[in-house]
This record gives sequence, structure tokens and C-alpha cells, in this order.
Amino acid sequence: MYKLYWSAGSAAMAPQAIILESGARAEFVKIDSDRNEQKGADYLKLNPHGRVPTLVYDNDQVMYESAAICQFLVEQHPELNLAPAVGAPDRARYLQWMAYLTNTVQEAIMHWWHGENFIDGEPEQAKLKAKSEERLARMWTFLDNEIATRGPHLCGEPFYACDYFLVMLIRWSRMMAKPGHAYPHLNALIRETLKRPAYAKMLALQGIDQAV
Ligand SMILES: N[C@@H](CCC(=O)N[C@@H](CS)C(=O)NCC(=O)O)C(=O)O
Repeated sequence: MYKLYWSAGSAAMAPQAIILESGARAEFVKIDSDRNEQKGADYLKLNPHGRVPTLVYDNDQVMYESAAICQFLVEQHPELNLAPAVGAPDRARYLQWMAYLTNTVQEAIMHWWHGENFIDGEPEQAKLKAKSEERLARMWTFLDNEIATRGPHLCGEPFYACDYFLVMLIRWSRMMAKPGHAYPHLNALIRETLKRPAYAKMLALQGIDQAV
């Protein structure tokens, strides 16, 4: 039994899709970020950073950080084949993508959405936004080329949790001048992911859609 705290369109997207794909019993608890519920006293007891998502498992075990939650879930459910097993030839590459996506791409996107967390002043934040968009364009180009060369997914033939994670991050770029979905191979990955019932169900539960 899992309990996942989520908010619409947040970093809970990929973990929620994996839980749905597993078919495990789960309770999804909505955190209303418009009302800043992630900073409420009860939620801060679970996640002292006041961010979404948070996963509760085995009744009282708590973890946060979306990439780690995805990794934990795919290890709990090896039957999903959403990650290469330890020792498998594409394991290193899979780990590389999970780390790259969460600590490089995700962070660059945060600069775009939440410049106020990084620098004071509107002109400075506008510059940061422009710079992060420039950096992200290079990252989307790089990822698009990787998939063009070794695809159709990040690790080749199998679809793994890193692909869910990438498609989630691409959604966060939808309002940028050159969003991730504008790149042909990333676009194909989104279209394929949308056909996965668990991803489609997650979008419906969260009341959001994904641009293609
Ligand atoms: N590194 C964290 C980042 C989580 C994060 O930034 N969550 C956002 C929503 S996507 C959030 O809760 N923001 C609200 C806030 O920071 O107050 C993860 O991947 O779980």
C-alpha cells in the first residue's frame, strides 16, 4: 500500500504513473499548491522541504525526491521492467539518465519557473529565465539526438522509468519558446508514452494534459 502526496503537474507525475502501472493499492493525497498546502504544518512533518511529491510506504516509512521515489518503486516492482536489473548491460546508462534528468535538466527548469529562489530582482530573474531557456534548448537538442541515435527510448528498445521522467520534464517546458515537445524524437517519445494506460490515467487523475 502506497500513499503518494501529489499536486497537479508536479514532480509527482512520474511516480504516480509508476504506481498506477504496478496496480498496487494506493492512496493519492492531493496537496493544493495554489493554497500552499505543501508548507502546512502536517505536510512539513512528512517532508521538511515542503515540496511535492512525498511517498509513504510500509505504513509509516516516508521518502521524498521524485527520482529516488521512481527508483524505489521500480525496484519494488521488478515485474514492470521499468529499470535494468543490477548488473545488466544498460544499467549504467539508465542510472546516468536518471541522475542527469533530475540534477541537470530538472534544475534548469526550476531556474525558469522559480527564478525568485535563485536571485533577487525582476531584471535579474528575467536574465536567469533567458539563460535557462538557452541551456534547456541545448539539453533538448542533445536528448533528441541521443534518442535519434540510440532510441526509440533513452536506453534503446526498452521503455524505462527514465523515459517517464523525461516526458514529465518535457511537460514543464510547454510554455517556453522552444519546448521539449517541439523536437521530433522527443515528440515521438511523448506520443508513445501517452499510449501507456498508466501515464494516461495519471494525467486524467491530475486533471492535466500534455502538449504534443
Ligand atoms: N527535487 C524535488 C523537487 C520537488 C519540487 O520542486 N516540487 C515542486 C512541485 S514540482 C514543489 O513542491 N514546489 C513547491 C514549493 O517549493 O513550495 C523532487 O524532484 O522531488
